[in-house]
Amino acid sequence: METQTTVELVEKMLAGDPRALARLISQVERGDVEVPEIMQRIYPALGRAYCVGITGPPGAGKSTLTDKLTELARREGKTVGIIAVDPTSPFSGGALLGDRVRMQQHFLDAGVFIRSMATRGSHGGLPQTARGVIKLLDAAGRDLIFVETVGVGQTELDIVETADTVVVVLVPEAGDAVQTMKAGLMEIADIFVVNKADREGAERLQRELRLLVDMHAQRNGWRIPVLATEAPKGVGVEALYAAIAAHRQALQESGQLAARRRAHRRKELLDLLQHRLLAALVAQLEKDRVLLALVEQVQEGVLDPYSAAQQILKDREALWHSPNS
Ligand SMILES: Nc1nc2c(ncn2[C@@H]2O[C@H](COP(=O)(O)OP(=O)(O)O)[C@@H](O)[C@H]2O)c(=O)[nH]1
Ligand SMILES: [Mg+2]
Repeated sequence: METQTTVELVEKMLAGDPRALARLISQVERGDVEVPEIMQRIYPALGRAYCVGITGPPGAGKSTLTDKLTELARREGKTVGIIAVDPTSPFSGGALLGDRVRMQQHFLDAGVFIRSMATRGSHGGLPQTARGVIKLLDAAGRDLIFVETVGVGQTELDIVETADTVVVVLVPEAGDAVQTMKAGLMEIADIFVVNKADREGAERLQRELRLLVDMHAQRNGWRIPVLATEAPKGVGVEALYAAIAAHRQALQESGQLAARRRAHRRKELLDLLQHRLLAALVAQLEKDRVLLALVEQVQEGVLDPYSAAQQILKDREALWHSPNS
């Protein structure tokens, strides 16, 4: 493979070359040293794409729904980027293979770019890597970006929170889980989808979710819709597509879209700083004999970690006196 400078790669990617895009995504996933330069160079091209997070338990039908939504977007002439983040089944997992097969109809369509992302090799943490890939797709001119994540762990929440609109997909079997996750679901969902509406218990789950939505105060005038779908047949998918568009419009009209994106950018900076500071500190710990001795004393149980941390941060008083310590 010929070697290309970062500048050349980014220029090709901005001009719409999918191979350059794929290579830059790999660089971001590996956490290559070029990543800061890549991010600097694409920065002026960001903010055009609309990002939709699709989250829910494994097997809920997220990929099937994404596939159908993509079909609708393509019919409108919109270009699509899809990121499937699946920390539970990196590379070898059946889920990713399944996604491939299901999405196959789009593989020949240059208007659809699909990437499965694994946790492996994401140096800056998965959320930060996902953010980087979303930005690349945005800079590459994708109109709509779907980010599919599994489950409701903190990592997945961090990823899905970077989206403009968050769709939570549930299935009748998840009825009990809804009870235990209520608060968390309400916090992230902009749209609820009860998929597998052909199964027993779908209506009950829909009723429960409606009740849940009604019990909570409206967020900036947006009433969370509770939709029913049968993804493989495409039943209800147009309504979902319309709900996403309606949410987007509501966000834009209320000024919330700008507010959300401001919050996301702040969070990204703080995450970046946290990661960098910790990495710098750990690197220093490994080189400095005095600091290393402190770590060993903590390991042996002869020095308490608070005293050790205080000494390690001695030259960084400001850090130590953070409000959380
Ligand atoms: N009966 C039924 N099966 C569905 C429905 N939606 C998806 N499935 C099936 O459920 C399985 C998992 O779907 P998938 O989209 O891979 O779920 P994901 O893990 O959330 O991405 C597949 O075999 C789908 O064909 C639905 O509405 N009804
Ligand atoms: Mg999937």
